[in-house]
Amino acid sequence: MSKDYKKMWEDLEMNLDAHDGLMAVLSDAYKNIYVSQKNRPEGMKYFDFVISEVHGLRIEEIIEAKKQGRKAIGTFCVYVPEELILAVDGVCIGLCAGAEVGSDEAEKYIPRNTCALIKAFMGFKLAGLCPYVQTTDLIVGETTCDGKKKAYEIFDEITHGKMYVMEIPNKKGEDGKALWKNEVIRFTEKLESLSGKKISLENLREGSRIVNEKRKALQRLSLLRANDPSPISGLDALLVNQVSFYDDPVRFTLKVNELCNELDERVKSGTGVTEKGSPRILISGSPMAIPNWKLHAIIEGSGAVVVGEESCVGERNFRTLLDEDFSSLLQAKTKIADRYMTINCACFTPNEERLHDIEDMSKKLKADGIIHYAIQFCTPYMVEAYKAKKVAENMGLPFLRIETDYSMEDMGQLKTRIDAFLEMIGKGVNA
Ligand code: BJ8
Repeated sequence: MSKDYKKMWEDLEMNLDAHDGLMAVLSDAYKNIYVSQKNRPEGMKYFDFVISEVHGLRIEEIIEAKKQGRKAIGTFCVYVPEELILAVDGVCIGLCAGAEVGSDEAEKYIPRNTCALIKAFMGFKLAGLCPYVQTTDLIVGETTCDGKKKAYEIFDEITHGKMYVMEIPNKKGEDGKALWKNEVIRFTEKLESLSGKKISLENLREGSRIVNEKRKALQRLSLLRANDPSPISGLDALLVNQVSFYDDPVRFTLKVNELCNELDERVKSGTGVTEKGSPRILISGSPMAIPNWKLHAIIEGSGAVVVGEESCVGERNFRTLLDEDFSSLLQAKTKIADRYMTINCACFTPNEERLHDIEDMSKKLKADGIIHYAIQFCTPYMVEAYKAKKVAENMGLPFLRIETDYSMEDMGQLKTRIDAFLEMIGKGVNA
């Protein structure tokens, strides 16, 4: 880190000793997994810097924004409309966590067999290790999976009443859509009362433009990965997607576009991160929050390249743009509600659209195989893997189903399974 942030962390009531330990582990993991990669684009330096300052400079920026009267809003799901938060000049921060931290503390509140993502966001807070939660003025949850919606009740207690929960329907029929539109309107009112700022058409247009630009930059990055050889590793692309939930959106968009300019040049000169013809893997399933790099690290460590993520930390987050052509606030809110309803989370039933997305992405990114990733105990994705497998079978693509948590204990076993899978793809990797 560029400077000593002890005083800032103390003021945020964090556990300094435990935090030092966590930062040391994170920094080692980052060096081993990221910095050791060969032939990385220069543009990744910015993202390396962001990670090195993930609990430092970015937190300082948020605290500064708060001093200027802006509100910090934490979220756990890509269903929470970021443009509305920007329209009240708020700072939007993703709070999902991807490391096994504070599990013992978390298990005092929730069952041991809860998905690692839920356990981690509870654990980070309970162990005094998340400066983001500490800076938030409001934390927005949603009624997606059962684990999350019940955990939010407890999280509300732990965070002394910071939670606000949006109701997300289980089905996308007319009733579900009407319910969701009302929730978007209710959320607007909540943001207005919290910030003391009325959302104007002008502010909403600006917020929508900023978020759409971010989505376009991420779409551009995604498409570049369709090239063979891919000009960027799956690990680096995953990191960019993870950072999209933390960083200032305007600066982030600029940096992603700079990175993509460099990747365009790489494509022209045929420069890639692997040999042309290396196995190309699409990952599909549960989201991978920072610093959950385990699966990508194993796959790419075995000589294949991850070319896309059909995931909320990935394509589901940016696949659809918001139609910015609105002339009244009500019309804007309706379009926002409609746009978010296009996210195909396994929490919905039926969820055929996600299956089309998997097919589309496999074709567009020229995948040679699909690895379905579900966090252990994430029932919606674990169950939906059955249908995802059928998509792969119909396309004649090899399919591997993986369920794992954040621990490193099964690394060896996963590597064996993934090596065998890559061998099956038939390109002789690690054969
Ligand atoms: S729209 S995927 S971000 S809910 S991994 S906590 S589903 S048991 S995170 Fe998600 Fe929104 Fe859906 Fe996307 Fe539950 Fe599964 Fe855990 Fe999950």
